Amino acid sequence: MRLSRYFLPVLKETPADAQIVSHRYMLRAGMIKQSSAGIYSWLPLGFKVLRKLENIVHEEQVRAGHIPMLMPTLQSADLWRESGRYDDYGEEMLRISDRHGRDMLYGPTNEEMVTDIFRSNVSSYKDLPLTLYHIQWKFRDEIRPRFGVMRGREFLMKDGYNFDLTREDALHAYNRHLVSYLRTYERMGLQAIPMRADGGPIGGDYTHEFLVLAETGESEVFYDSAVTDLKFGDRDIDFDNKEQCESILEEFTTKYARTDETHDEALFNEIPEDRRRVARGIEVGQIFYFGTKYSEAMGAMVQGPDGKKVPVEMGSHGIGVSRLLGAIIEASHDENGIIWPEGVTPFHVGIINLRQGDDGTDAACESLYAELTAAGLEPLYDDRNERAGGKFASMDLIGLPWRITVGPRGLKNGVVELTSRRTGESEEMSPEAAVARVKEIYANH
Ligand code: 5CA
Repeated sequence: MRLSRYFLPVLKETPADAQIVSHRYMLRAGMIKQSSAGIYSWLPLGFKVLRKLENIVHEEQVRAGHIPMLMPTLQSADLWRESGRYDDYGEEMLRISDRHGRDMLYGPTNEEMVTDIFRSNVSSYKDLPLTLYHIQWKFRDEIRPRFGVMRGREFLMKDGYNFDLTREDALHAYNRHLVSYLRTYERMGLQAIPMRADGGPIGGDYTHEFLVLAETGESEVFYDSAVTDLKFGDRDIDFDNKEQCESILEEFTTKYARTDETHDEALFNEIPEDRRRVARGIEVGQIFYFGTKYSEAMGAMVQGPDGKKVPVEMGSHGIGVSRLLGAIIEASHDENGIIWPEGVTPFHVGIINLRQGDDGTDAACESLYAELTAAGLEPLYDDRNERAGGKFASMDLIGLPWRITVGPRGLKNGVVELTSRRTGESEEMSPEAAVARVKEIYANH
């Protein structure tokens, strides 16, 4: 993409109403624009990152054997009356009526709808196990929407629902989700720690939240610092292997890590004192096992091998896709702007032309642009007629992890400069070497 043809409305001033750094940088980098409280337009740069996150989530869900689909945002109130949640959900639910006076709502989550799909189509254990998921916009009329996309009213969520014959199979589905989530967050450059939590309006007493540690997080968390040493890394996982998934769950959840809702002071005090941590975290996902809560209320029954009909065992599993943008920025930035991890960056590398209009410099930039593009990478070429200082400031703000700077002085010696946004370190090399290096960096992303 050439910056002169892109839509990147960068703000010079720090917006006064944004309290946390991710919100400020998302506004300043022209990623989002508020349309009303807690509701945002995703401008091209923000949309690009959002799509990247969605893709990672899809890839990891499919890898775990889960099946993508899409359910609507507007739901009929009748389904929610069956489960009893139409009254229970309270003021967070946005209720609407259509021209015929039918009660509708903008879905805050989809347990009822997916259970209805299941009961209409599945009646035998032979069709199990089954996990269906979608990535869809949700609406929760939060009392205090704040911190930009972090606590929105309209937000993008991946929500998945498992259907199993037995409790044991449903717990395997739970473990499988935990494992796939660990992979998902690590690919995004994040450490998200699973912590024992509370079921809230979804229900169920077996649930973990995934938290990214950050001072600006809304949740208070208590943990053994040894959990932060755990890395998922590049493991070979067989998602059908119950023992393997369970042992990973044990590895990642045995050490003490809880949100304030389930915090137990006595257990916490058993951790060696120098490893006790009280901190704040951003909840980027939650998994729930709730057994037959919805299937019993809504009559979602399956026939087992013995011919008996039993309510299907279920759980639901969510990732806050739009919130993740904020969480990644909170975890990865400096005083000049965002620092995107390679796995989610909107463009792979920035090209800065220090002397726009100079034939040699323009030609060198054009050829870098063409070669990077031919290598399957997406460069962002700052070809605007602006001073170098302004170009550097914008590039730092939008946070591409790598930058190639091209100027007449370097070109005289046959070199350009490759700079890491994270370390600030620069290296001079030939344009060919710079292309090769950037290709190598992204070979695994
Ligand atoms: N049905 C279940 C799992 S599919 C569910 O709704 N779970 S949840 O309530 O925990 O939401 C899942 C994730 O969505 C949360 O972990 C959080 O990351 C994200 N989320 C929840 N509320 C908001 C909000 N107001 N703004 C942005 N993200 C949110």
